[in-house]
Amino acid sequence: LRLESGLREAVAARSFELVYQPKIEAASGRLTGFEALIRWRHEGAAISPADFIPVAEDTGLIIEIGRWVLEEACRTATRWALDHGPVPVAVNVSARQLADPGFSRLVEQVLQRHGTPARLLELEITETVIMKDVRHHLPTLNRLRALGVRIAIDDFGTGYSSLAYLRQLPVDVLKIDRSFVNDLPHAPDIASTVLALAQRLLLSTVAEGVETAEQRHWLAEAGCDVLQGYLISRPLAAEAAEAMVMTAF
Ligand code: G
Ligand code: G
Ligand code: MN
Ligand code: NA
Repeated sequence: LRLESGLREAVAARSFELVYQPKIEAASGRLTGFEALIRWRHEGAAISPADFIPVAEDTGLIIEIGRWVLEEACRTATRWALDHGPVPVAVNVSARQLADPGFSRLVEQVLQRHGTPARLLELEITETVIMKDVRHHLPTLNRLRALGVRIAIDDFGTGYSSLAYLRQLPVDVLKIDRSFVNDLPHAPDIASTVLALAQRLLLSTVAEGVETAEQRHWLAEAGCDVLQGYLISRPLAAEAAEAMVMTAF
């Protein structure tokens, strides 16, 4: 309850921040984009989104927080594109946001308001959220895709998606859950299976949670497209991320 009232005040005061974790092309090391991650400092302490996002979901505050995240990410992507060059930014979308009937319209309005090219926005949705109600989410995903936004399935491999099921989904990217990246190189079965599935469906692949040079090497050899994790970089404040964008152009 204290967390809930703190969160309400934070929403009103907009006292959140986004940090940006770089993603690189596995083959070349070239910067390919960022994942935006929300941060909240409350009464002097950093509260993890793993703790407050569930509360925001339960209370419905996620709708307003999610809108702020989208706005901030699009504002940043547009500024970087104008000042340096086009770099995609990925944003996490929670269950309740995706289920909101106004979600695709919101995304369209935010892109327009900030003059953001749709291809610079990627939406990350977890496999379990999509799977829980595919029929319900499919029209929304199709509308988002029609805007030109890219869709990534986050934490992939933790659910039970089949080839048949994935084929009908309008998605562009599979993000291999970091638990399976963590198993590399000694237990590569799941990572191998996900990469084979993605290649079969012409989907791009991102490995998240890459922490060691051995993992990076295995993934590059196995044909994973993009790498993300502490080995490459921790999530960065906007200014530090911008410095990376600058050197990439
Ligand atoms: O950044 P960190 O690893 O602490 O994130 C913990 C969890 O919170 C992850 O599951 C991540 O996807 C989620 N998360 C981070 N930022 C956002 C956000 O802006 N919106 C939503 N819905 N989830 C987020
Ligand atoms: O669920 P999602 O994939 O959105 O979670 C992103 C979270 O993973 C962020 O909180 C981020 O801080 C965290 N993260 C990013 N890279 C690494 C990593 O290499 N190792 C670990 N343990 N966590 C990471
Ligand atoms: Mn994510
Ligand atoms: Na993930």
